[in-house]
Amino acid sequence: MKYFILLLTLFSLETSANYLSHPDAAALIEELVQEHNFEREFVEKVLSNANKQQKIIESISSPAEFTLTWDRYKNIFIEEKRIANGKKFIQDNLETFKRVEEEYGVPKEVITAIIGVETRYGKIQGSYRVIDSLLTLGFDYPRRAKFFRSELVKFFLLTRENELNIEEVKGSYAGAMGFGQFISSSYRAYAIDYDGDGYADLFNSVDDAIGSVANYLYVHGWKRDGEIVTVTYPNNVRKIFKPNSSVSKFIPLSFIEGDNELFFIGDDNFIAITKYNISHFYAMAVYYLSEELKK
Ligand SMILES: [Ca+2]
Repeated sequence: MKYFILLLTLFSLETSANYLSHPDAAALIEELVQEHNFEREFVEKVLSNANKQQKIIESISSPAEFTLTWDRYKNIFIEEKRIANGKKFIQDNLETFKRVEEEYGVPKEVITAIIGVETRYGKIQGSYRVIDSLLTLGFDYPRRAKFFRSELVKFFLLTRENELNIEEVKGSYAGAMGFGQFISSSYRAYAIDYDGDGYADLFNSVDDAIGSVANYLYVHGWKRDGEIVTVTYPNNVRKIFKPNSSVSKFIPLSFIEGDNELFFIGDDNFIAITKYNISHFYAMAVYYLSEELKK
């Protein structure tokens, strides 16, 4: 009988397990308490209220950038509604864009395209609790655990610095937040206050979001008046990419679009966009959308 009760107890622990009972919890608590001066009770409470979300593991295992064809990927982002709303976003924020283009040299259409691809101009900022995302991926997704555990520590720091409620902040399945979907380390490093209230708020301030995306691209090598891509032909690609070519930093790209194969050279500013998201499909979608927004 006693044995039976013990089994029942183990079973109920297993099904209601929170992250305080995870084998990796102790080391994280020590790190946050010893190195970053968090209250032990606070960290324990946060972990005990967080749970593994299987949906997060499933989503990160099949990102659209790597499972869809270019045609399908492009159709998600380059469509009428997103283009129309992007044009409106630009009109609504012309003064801010004027300032940001002067200061950072990043065109309004590119910043708008990134915010449009990421969150439909701030409308869909993510519905996962970031603490659940980062614990799920940092503790239970071995392939990227090191990266996400590091983001988890930075999320604790970010929420303390910005006086955000760590248990309420929402974001994508990968813990990306706000209009431009910044992860914690990027938020801390590149988010700027652009509406002058002394605080970088990427969740609510459109000005801060616009300035922060521009700052991110600027820091990652954006060149004022530079090219994103150059359209080319297969023969030119070969000519340009001969061995020992001095332009080897440029990325040769080919996309199957409908029945055609298109060839591009990704220039400095294409590379800057890939620092935002490493996927070439992503950078290409941002480029296409930005071109539509100019029309
Ligand atoms: Ca602000």
